[in-house]
Amino acid sequence: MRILLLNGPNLQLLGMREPGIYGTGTLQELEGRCRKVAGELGVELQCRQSNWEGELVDWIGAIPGNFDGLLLNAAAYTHTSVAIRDAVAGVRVPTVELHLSNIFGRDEFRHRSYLAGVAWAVVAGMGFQGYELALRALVAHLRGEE
Ligand code: CA2
Repeated sequence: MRILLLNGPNLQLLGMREPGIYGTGTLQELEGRCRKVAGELGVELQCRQSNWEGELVDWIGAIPGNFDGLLLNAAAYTHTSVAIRDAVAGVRVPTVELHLSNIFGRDEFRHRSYLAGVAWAVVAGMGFQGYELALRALVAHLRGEE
């Protein structure tokens, strides 16, 4: 089983700024924690980050035949991108929309997600732990273990 983890714009800055909102861990540490969980579960995990909306759309579009599930923190594009929503809807693989912070406790413009309606599940506000939980839940779902 193969899972794709995509992190969107500015998440390469994790651990370098805004520790009060996003914590002190780096993107490399976050990916490492997810790789460890993937190893425990016996699944293959590919981790990518991009600041470019079109690159994220291309990666999502290339999922069919290559990945079974998607973990997606589209960051600010969550609140703006019809293109990413259409890409997720088009590939029809179970997708978890991820956020480190609780987007509903922040600025009003973060309360709207273009992705939630096409995602299988949404996880927000649990920091790095949310990624690990989402990976476990997505794999269980794909294995029909619910
Ligand atoms: O909580 C999340 O994971 C977000 O997707 C993060 C986005 C934000 O626009 C969403 O509303 C919620 C921002 C990612 C920027 O990450 C940074 C990390 C460290 C320092 C500065 C930015």
